[in-house]
Amino acid sequence: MTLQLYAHPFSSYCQKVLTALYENNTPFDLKILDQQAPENFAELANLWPIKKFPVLVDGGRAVIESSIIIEHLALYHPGPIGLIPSDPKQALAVRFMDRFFDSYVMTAMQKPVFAALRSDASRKEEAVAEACQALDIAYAWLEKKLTGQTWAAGEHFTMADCAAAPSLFYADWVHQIGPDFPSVQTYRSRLLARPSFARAVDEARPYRSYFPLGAPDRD
Ligand SMILES: N[C@@H](CCC(=O)N[C@@H](CS)C(=O)NCC(=O)O)C(=O)O
Repeated sequence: MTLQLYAHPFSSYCQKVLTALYENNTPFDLKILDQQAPENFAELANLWPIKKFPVLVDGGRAVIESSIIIEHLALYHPGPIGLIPSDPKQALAVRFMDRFFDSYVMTAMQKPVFAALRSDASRKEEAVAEACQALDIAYAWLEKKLTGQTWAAGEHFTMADCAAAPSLFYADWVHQIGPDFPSVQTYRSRLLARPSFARAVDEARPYRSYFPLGAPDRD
């Protein structure tokens, strides 16, 4: 039975899972969460009353949370790219970096985005300032971590890079990665050149006007 993914191409957490699916050419049907397909929102609410996405359906079973979806794919639909290392110690390092990107880059980046979506001008200013401060701390930590290594958890592309790609992609739009962080800049460019993530970015291009802080004319 074909996998179904409830997702939107412009959503950062959906891009994280799309990157994992594209890495291994895993076939799936996209159930797009767009106004043109309201029935998909109703199905999502049935599957997951919290209504956050992406949600994967595999043989009638809902798999929820982007990291759990990628872990599920690695367990039940493995491909040539092992996104979770088989060595438990290496896997732990990957899971830590995955948590780092979700908790300290994605979350910081989303705060001003949500404030702007609510058209809350005063909260937006405050949230942008908070995001800049939090992202600079995250960029500085990452700069040291990444020096001398290719991917987030070493020399292999993993789930941590699936998480890093959309979080750094959009974080840079909210608060540009400055010249003090050359390894982070290079890593973001490397992620953008990775065919799986490049495809996710290309598929999201038609929706750039959705970015509530205004998408920059690059990438
Ligand atoms: N922890 C969740 C976060 C998912 C999430 O926040 N998704 C956003 C889209 S990027 C969403 O569902 N937004 C709609 C909403 O909050 O109602 C995951 O890793 O999947």
